[in-house]
Amino acid sequence: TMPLSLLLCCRALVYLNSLRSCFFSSVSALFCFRYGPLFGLYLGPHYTVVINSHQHAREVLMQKGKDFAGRPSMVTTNLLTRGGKDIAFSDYTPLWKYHRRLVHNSFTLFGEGTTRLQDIVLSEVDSLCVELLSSEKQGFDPSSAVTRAVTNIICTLVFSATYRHGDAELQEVIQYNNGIVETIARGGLVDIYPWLKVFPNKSLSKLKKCITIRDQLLTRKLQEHKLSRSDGDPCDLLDALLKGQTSGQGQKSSESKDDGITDDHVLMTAAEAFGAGVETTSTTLLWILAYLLHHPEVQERVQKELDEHVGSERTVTISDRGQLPYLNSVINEGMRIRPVSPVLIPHTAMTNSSIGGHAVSQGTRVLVNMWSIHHDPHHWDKPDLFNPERFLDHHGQQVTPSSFLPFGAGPRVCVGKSLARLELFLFLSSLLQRMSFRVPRGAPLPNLQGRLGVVLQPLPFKVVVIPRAGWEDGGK
Ligand code: HEM
Ligand code: PLO
Repeated sequence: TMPLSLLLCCRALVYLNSLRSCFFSSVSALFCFRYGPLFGLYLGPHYTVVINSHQHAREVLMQKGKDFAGRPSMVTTNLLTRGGKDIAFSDYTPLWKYHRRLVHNSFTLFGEGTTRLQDIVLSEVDSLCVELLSSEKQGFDPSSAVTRAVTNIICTLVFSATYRHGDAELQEVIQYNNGIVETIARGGLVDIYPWLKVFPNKSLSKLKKCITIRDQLLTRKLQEHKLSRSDGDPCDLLDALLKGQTSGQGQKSSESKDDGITDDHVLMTAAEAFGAGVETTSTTLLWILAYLLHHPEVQERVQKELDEHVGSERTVTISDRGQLPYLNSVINEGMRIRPVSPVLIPHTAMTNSSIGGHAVSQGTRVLVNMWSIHHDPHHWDKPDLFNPERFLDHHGQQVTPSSFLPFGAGPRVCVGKSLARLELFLFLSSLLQRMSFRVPRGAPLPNLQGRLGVVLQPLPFKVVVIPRAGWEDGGK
């Protein structure tokens, strides 16, 4: 009989394929090798191993993290990143390590503990609450308000600038991002057979158009920023990168002919911070909202916890995080049941290595199927049920199950992890402290199936916002 994991993996692949014609399984099903829960298949000419258990995921990402820290070169991501001058899609090289450290350090500059970052987030959270509380009483789609709030946080961190409601440039950013999410690295045929790029291809031309718009916009912003730069301490990510360009090129090794962090790298980093920082966080928030509409009892319990530990007299701050285990569990359960990055970003083997005792040769692509790990019935009771209590023990204390890795792990772990966690906490706690969400009269509950681009997004849905006691005037 077929082992369960195989079934699960097939299910995940079917799910991933269900809405768009991604060629993932159809091209490859011809040659499929099974090693227990491991899965080997050919995506066109590329031998690819699919990981479906958390043990193997830990082996690949952590124990042997360095062996598997490479990234494949793909047509679409090469266009997006000017041949890997970013962090996420760049292969594992000394320059990449230096670049990643620069970005990471500048994030810790606004670090979790510092009040600066919290103030930036809280100020956007406040405006979002005011906007939602004064919104259409018949129901509205919350996604643009959420996206703007999250975009403004990143914009402050990267450029020290924010957008006002209805700003045309913001609209442009949202549009090109949507276009890129739909067309990038979706397992489409050009990324499997690169020579196909010489033929006309609708999706590829759309991608190119979006990238051009992005580059114009960001180049302009970068120039403005360079003109207004002072010599003091770096005040945003761009400052930090421009400083890193000139000061000690830590990793500029003698054997490599690369010229360190170029202007292209700076531009690609800004673009990626925008892309990664906005799409992931806003998508996660929207998924959680969608599930709260399906489970009003969960929403009420979060609000009860907030009333007990915070009340309505003051705003929530990050120091409340330890006192709100149920809210934290709701966030975790949202990221479990609908991981925004269901197969992470493809990894490649840097050297000959092994997974679960099976030899894996250099260059092999490795997909970590977080969807099937987060829905594995051996580790999750009724995996399709939204049940935040799985992240709590008998005493109501938080637990982190081993089959839960929404940010990946190891050398390629998400660089924005602590920023993302801070944002998710402050957004959700402040929103639910001040308002309740309902489905508009006569409207359907949100569709939970989702739409798969490079991230797994919910389909558009509508909400009605009801102010909670003390916040009727919008909290102004
Ligand atoms: C990588 C998840 C927010 C920047 C990743 C990966 C995942 C992930 C699964 C890939 C790990 C791998 O390939 O093994 C998430 C989730 C987020 C989130 C669930 C929010 C809920 C953010 C934010 C930023 C960010 C806010 C930046 C501002 C990045 C970057 C990478 C990455 C640059 C590439 C890291 C590398 O390849 O070395 N993230 N992320 N992410 N994330 Fe996030
Ligand atoms: C989102 C659209 C942007 O225009 C470009 C971009 C850059 C980084 C990508 C991001 C997109 C999608 C989500 C990704 C992120 C890097 C890490 C993150 C893939 C394509 C995740 C969830 O893995």
